[in-house]
Amino acid sequence: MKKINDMKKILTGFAVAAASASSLMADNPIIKHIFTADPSAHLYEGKVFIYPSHDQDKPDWFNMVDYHVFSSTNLVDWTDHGVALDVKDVPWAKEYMWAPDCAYKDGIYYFYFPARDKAGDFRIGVATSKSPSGPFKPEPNPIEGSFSIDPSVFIDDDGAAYMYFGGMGEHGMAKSPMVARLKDNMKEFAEEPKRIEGLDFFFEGAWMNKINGTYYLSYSTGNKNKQYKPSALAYATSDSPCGPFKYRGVFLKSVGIWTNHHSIININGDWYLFYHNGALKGGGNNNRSVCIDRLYFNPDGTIKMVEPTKEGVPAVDLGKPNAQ
Ligand code: FUB
Repeated sequence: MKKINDMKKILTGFAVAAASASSLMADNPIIKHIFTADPSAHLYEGKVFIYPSHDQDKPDWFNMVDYHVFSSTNLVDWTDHGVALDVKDVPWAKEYMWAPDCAYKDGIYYFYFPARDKAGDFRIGVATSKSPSGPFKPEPNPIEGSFSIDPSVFIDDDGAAYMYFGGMGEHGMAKSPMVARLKDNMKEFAEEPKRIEGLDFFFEGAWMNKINGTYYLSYSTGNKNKQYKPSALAYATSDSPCGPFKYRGVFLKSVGIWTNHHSIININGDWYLFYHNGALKGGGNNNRSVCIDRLYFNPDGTIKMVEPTKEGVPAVDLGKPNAQ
């Protein structure tokens, strides 16, 4: 395991010994020793965990082969837990280990990931661990009936788990992602995936939050007037996890590369946006890096435009994290 940013912490602590913990900043991009993208963030076991894609140092398009998991107790210092899953250990997968997510239920962490199978089609797999940092043991086959990319799993207050997925315009999904309820075993669809209605130019990367009883579905977009490139982020709201949704607008403009892919979590009462850009040295469309900025709401529940920063967010104290 590598402790990242330790030196920065020591130096900062030495230079401003009397400063409060909040004067430490996350410093975007937050992971600096490898390229990371598509961050799915969760609060588990008193820490923030990030489940990102791992872009290759010398990529051939998006030919990623493994996943690392990262955790932090303050959003500034990140621990790389090493390879949590490798394509060579997934019997059905051939290539393209793309945007993953993780969900927790009854003592097990479920890691969901898309990959191309041996026939060249994208499928969605699941792997399990008793630890949020993995390593994850993959199921021998992809989820039956799964297709496309970018799975994210949301567990509602009543315990029902839903998978949102889809992207790249494959399977006619340029306008809408799919949603399917998961069985109690978290490894199978409980129903035929359904199309989500009401979004404007869905591209990929669907993420669900339930906030004050309203379902917020956010996603990567490029709208039809070409005002925003696919690396902008937009959202829509509904009173049901499966929609129909009402489009609400863009909340992060393009970060200047082909893609964006994000997650939103609440930490100690504040909202945080995890996303990626190409800002790390040597970075770009296929060498992306995870960033964090604060996300704010208007009093009417709409999301304010996010201003991406270099500084990132101040350190937090995860002594008493709320569950997510
Ligand atoms: O990282 C590979 C793909 O790029 C992801 O699956 C998409 O969301 C986009 O970020």
